[in-house]
Amino acid sequence: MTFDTIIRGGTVATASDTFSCEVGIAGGRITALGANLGTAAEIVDATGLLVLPGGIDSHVHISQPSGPGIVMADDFASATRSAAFGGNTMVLPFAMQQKGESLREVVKAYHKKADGQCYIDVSFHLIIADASDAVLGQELPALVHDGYTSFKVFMTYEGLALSDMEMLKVMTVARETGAMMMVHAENYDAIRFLTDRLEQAGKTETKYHGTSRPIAVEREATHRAISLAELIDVPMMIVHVSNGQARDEIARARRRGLKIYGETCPQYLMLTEKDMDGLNMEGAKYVCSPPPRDKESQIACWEGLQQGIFSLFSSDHCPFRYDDPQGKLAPKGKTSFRWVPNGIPGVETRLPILFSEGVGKGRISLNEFVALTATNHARTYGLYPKKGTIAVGADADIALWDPKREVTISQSLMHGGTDYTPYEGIKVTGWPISTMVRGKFVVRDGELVGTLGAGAYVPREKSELAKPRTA
Ligand code: DUC
Ligand code: ZN
Ligand code: ZN
Ligand code: ZN
Repeated sequence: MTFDTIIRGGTVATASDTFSCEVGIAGGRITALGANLGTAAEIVDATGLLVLPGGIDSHVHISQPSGPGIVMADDFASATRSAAFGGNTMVLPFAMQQKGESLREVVKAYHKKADGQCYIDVSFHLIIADASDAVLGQELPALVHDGYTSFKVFMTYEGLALSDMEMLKVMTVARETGAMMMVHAENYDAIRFLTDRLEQAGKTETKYHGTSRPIAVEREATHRAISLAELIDVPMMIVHVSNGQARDEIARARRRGLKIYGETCPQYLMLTEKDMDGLNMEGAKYVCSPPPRDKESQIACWEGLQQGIFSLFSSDHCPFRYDDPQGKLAPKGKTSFRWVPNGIPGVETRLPILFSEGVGKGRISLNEFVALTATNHARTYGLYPKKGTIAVGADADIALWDPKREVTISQSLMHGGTDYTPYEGIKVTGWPISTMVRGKFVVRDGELVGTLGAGAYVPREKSELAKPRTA
């Protein structure tokens, strides 16, 4: 057998096992795992390193329109470069529909932004803003058939929020097409009511962002989304869960036998509401939705990961620059938290944070880390076993980690388009030093060696996890 590359001397870990072996790669795929594989055009010495499946970040926002005068800090080139430095080999951004738009045209527009502009592989989730008969009856089923096998819906935000009636209709399409549905669960009316009341009381600083959407807002919507999904008997992923009460709604649904899944993100482990309490709108750097909560919620999110209630750990990378007229403070003369675009960067720091705080501190095992950051993403969204694992036949999407490297996270180390990291100053142990997509290095020993455009669009199968319980 001949190989293009052999990775030798490292410790390989998957979602289930950890073992010492060589990884033989040919034609962009893993073609052998074993001892003494022989010779190859290139031998990569991984002595002392971990050889892990490349991270899959199934929740990132790239080049999405975000309101008048606001521009996202990352395009596909900068986002996928940053992701690669963070140990990722694939990202799943959203192709976001706005009311009245044809979904097919939206997808074309996002391909135009992404094609030839990616360092690592990408695939798109859809965002359904317009639950019209034409969209749900024709466009959406056709796109699911074409490999866009997941979509997100929102229960809040002007122009995005779906009514319960619309949710039920969309859920019916998810069930019929076998698409995986993702839900942003927050109560729209409650947020509007609380935001108006805060503004009337002159409470407009960024710290009130959290007050305007407290835990009850998220818990109620999570409960309602689950109840609606139960009526239709459709599986569903509750994205970006921030606290124990929403987590418990998912746990209860699972005990009723429902296929309800959960995702959490670094901000809910590492930040709290207090971070939004900065001087002169400095707190805007941490404004995201759902908002970071408190210590108790952080612990609850860790437990959710440990107990498998959350199967995904994603970044929800949604980058805006801070010191920029098109960034976090863009809307001129509008100083209320209401106008701060929601979202924070994190595609480059997701993996080191979970590795250090999770594996390093004994909260999760190395295999759980792999599951939460790669394998489960591939399984949930129809990419497994081509992506998300180290196995013969899988794409050679691999990250080499130095488990001992100590790094203080700092914006100066980042490779994306934004101008700050919410995790500035956090010390981590363990860092991804090289990232390989389909057998080709994108980042090698901390240097960018990949070519722009080498990242490919990957159409997806339907997920096993999206199959309804009953036919
Ligand atoms: N939801 C997301 O998923 N990302 C950023 C903002 C939001 O509300
Ligand atoms: Zn969301
Ligand atoms: Zn998001
Ligand atoms: Zn660099």
